[in-house]
Amino acid sequence: MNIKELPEIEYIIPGTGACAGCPSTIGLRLVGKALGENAICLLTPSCAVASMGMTPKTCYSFPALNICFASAGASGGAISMALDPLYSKKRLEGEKPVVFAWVGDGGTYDIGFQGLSAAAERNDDFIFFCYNNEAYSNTGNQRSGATPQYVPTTTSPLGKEMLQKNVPLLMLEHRPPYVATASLAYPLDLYRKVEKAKSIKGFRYIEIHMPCCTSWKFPAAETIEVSRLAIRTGSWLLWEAENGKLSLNGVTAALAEGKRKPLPVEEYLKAQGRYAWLLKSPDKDYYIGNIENNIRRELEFMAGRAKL
Ligand SMILES: Cc1ncc(C[n+]2csc(CCOP(=O)(O)OP(=O)(O)O)c2C)c(N)n1
Ligand SMILES: [Mg+2]
Repeated sequence: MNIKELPEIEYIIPGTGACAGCPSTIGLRLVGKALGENAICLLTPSCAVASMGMTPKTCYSFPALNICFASAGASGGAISMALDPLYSKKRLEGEKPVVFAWVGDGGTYDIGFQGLSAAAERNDDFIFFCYNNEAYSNTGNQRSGATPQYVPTTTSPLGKEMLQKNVPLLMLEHRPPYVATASLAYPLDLYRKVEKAKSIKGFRYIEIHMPCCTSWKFPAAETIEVSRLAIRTGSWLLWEAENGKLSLNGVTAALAEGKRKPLPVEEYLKAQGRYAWLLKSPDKDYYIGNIENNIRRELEFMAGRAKL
């Protein structure tokens, strides 16, 4: 499939409240094309809610419910379950809509993790999307469990000490039927993964890497370029797992098989103002060495998991 062959219909219409270059609206636009019009969207407090604008001029043209921060896991399962008898008893005609949650990394990795974990364990029938911009962006860039090491935020002003969690892997170990990671720089891979998830019943988790020009400090026109650098340096890995069987995809698979060398991570760091302090530091080589070691470790670890 060619990108020009994606459905022309738009579910994110112009006039959003998002920042220019916002990755969440780019991602939701692609996801909408793959899910089609028979879908119900749940949103937790985040940039995705702020981007929607104010009633009656909202820019998402599917039913979108704003729910509280911790509740995406519980609400997704509950709405889906409540729809089941309406269709089986023919109170509603046609096909049951796809229920999906569109949740930031704060709402996924931290505040909503308990509900998410429970929904995955119960195998509730909906798709949980985490759009991971590696911070609480909507409230002015606080650190989350997804913020990478050394990134300064308003709550980690000297650079975060800890590594980020690997939540997609944690979701995989809940043993749901489908888990995938995706990138805005590889839209056809994302589109295919959403189509695949749509065709499966039960709990599905897709996490999309979302370089945020506002929090990460790069020009708004470079969202896709920074997304691509994340993949080519191995800073973000593309993989999917159907019924527990994991495979690495695209560039990530080529890096793991040694068919392609990762770009130096400095290329990725240089593109973002949030790492400016590190690149100017006298300890720059130490920091970059640590980042590269972690990239190697993650890649080897996920390649090993793929062999199971
Ligand atoms: C229980 C609760 N705590 C805090 C907030 C304030 N709040 C609104 S949006 C937001 C940030 C959300 O971060 P994330 O989920 O990563 O989405 P992003 O803003 O990055 O898109 C916070 C902390 C809230 N609405 N509810
Ligand atoms: Mg976020």
